[in-house]
Amino acid sequence: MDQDELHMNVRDDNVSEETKKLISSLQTDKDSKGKICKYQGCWYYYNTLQGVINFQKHFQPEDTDIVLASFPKSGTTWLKALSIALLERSKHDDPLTHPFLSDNPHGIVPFFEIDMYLKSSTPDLTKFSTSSPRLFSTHMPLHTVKEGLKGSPCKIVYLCRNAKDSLISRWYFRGKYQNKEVTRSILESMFESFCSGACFYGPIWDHALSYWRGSLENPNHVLFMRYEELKTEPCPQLKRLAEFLGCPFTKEEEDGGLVDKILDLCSLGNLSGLEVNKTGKNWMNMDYSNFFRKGEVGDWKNYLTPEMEKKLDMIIEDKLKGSGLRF
Ligand code: PAP
Repeated sequence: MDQDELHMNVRDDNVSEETKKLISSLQTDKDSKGKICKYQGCWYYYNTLQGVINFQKHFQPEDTDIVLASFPKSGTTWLKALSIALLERSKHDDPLTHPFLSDNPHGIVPFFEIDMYLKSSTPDLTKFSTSSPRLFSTHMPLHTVKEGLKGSPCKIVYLCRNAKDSLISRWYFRGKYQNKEVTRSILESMFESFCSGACFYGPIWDHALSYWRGSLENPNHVLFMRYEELKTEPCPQLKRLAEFLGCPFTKEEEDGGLVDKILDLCSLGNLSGLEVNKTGKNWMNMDYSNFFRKGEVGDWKNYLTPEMEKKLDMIIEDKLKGSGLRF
């Protein structure tokens, strides 16, 4: 398997006969990396779908579990870092032993369908999540995640990001792990799939809407956060996250500057400068450094033409009409 196939989980050698049968009844398509199919309204590579199904069938939730959800390239690494730092803050007074020194947030908080259930329907969960409460993550939409959570009241945090910034981040990421130059023609083809919705984990509007509606229906169960708000008002947003996770800051902590300390610890500058993130790799042999780039709001303006901007904006506006959501 070449690096590219490995990283995108494009090969379907872990797909069971049962899943192949299911796929034959689904809408299918192809992107530049391989075959994709639409399951419960979301597009997956075939073997990622196997991970999704394994998760839905076999995951055994605990009421205290926490699930961090996002569309790819929406700041998942950041959300994972902030959540770990919040939940584990009393355990790591000594900065020299902080878990961020030995692993990337992605190594600490596993993805259900990508890390845990991709190759096995019965992974050893104690190997994957060592934190208490258990922290997991996913790129699946809410209704698909809920099936695996089987009615558990566990908390779900969704991080939403501007679609155009997610797209540009995805384009760069693809270039990095393929070790190829990022070209306009690749961006243009990714843009078209993104607009049609037929891209890995797309359509982005349905993805965000699933969590938006879930957060309106049950705000104690689903927290809807935004990358842009985390950038512009980090302190109140971190406090909001802490409250939702059931670990609000005490007055002493706030007076002692802990909110800012956690924000500094989890900043792109700090994390990307740590040795483990400069030289480390994940289990798929992907450089952790690939998860850090600019971390800016509105970087898409440097790459998308006004026509592209207008087209994607119009599609998203139309798809979100009447929902109360804008992004
Ligand atoms: P994933 O979906 O593959 O897990 P994810 O972490 O969501 O990746 O996305 C990476 C983006 O988050 C990058 O955005 P950019 O390409 O627009 O720069 C990355 O720079 C950004 N990012 C990673 N860590 C942080 C952080 N600590 N603070 C802010 N942004 C971050």
